[in-house]
Amino acid sequence: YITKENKQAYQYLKRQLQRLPRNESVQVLVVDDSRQTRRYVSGLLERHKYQVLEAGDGQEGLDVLQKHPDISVIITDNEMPIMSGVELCGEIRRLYSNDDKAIIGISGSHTSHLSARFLKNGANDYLRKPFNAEEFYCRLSQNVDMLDNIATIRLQANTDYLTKLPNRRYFFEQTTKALKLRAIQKQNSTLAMIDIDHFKSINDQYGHDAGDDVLSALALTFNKFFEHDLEARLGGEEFAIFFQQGSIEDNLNQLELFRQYLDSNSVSLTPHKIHFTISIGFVSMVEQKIDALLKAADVKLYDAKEQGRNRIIH
Ligand code: GH3
Ligand code: MG
Ligand code: MG
Ligand code: MG
Ligand code: MG
Repeated sequence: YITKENKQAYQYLKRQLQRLPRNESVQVLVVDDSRQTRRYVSGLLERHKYQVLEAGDGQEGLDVLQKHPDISVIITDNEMPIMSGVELCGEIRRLYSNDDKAIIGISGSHTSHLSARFLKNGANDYLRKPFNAEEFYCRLSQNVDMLDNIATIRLQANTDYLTKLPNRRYFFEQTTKALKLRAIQKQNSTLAMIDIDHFKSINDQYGHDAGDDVLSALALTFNKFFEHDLEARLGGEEFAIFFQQGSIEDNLNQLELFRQYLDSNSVSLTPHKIHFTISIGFVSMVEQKIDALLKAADVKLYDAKEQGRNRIIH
């Protein structure tokens, strides 16, 4: 489950995993009305293996940005027809946050205060032509580092360290937005709360590390069964799934398949094979507040435990 705002962070992690040289996965847009300057700047970028896109004016630049949402740096001239570089900065900042895209202004103009105007309108940096290639690479690289750092911190803030699932904080943030929309449209919100049965005795019998491995194994299974829904670790051995699609019946069927799958497959952890089950509380209702929805699901979960565990109650 990847939202737009987490996308950069995942890209960053993917780069790390694939050990790609960083620049090869960074898309840079060069906006300049002079073909010659554009080619020069693009040439510098290509020499350092950046992925380059070009636009001849501000409007074209905005169009390219819309078509290529993964562009992370925009390098723009100021004096151009249709829209100045400074104006383009303002437009970009109306649409994209500082956390997602960096802008570097470039101009040969001797107008004083142009750098200040660029920065005021949302540019991160400014270079005056003619510039030194080394300085160009340094400024660019620092901006890419900054975006990477923001993406990493954002991902860490939203991810559970053990299971790598979205954490409670991310779950509350995302569902709060979704619930509001659904409640306005009088649509049901559908949620399952999942709790591992007798988890304490798994810890007691096999040790805390084995317990951790069970939690991680469960998280992997989540990803397989609920690809399009938002699942999260709420805490301890408690998880939640917020359904994004399908009918109530579809969702319940999928949960039942999931429950059965876990019941009939033990987690293989050398030297043990650990069998465990889960109990599930399920609700679907028109509700504005995630707390209330979770509370309702928790009541059902409690019933599932009372009635013998390893079952879904709705
Ligand atoms: P029930 O079927 O009623 O849910 O019983 P339970 O034993 O699963 O529930 P209980 O709430 O009594 O115990 C939950 C246990 O989960 C206690 C706690 O030590 C353990 N736990 C919580 N977080 C972690 C974790 O990150 N790793 C491990 N290994 N254990 C954890
Ligand atoms: Mg120009
Ligand atoms: Mg409990
Ligand atoms: Mg439990
Ligand atoms: Mg519990």
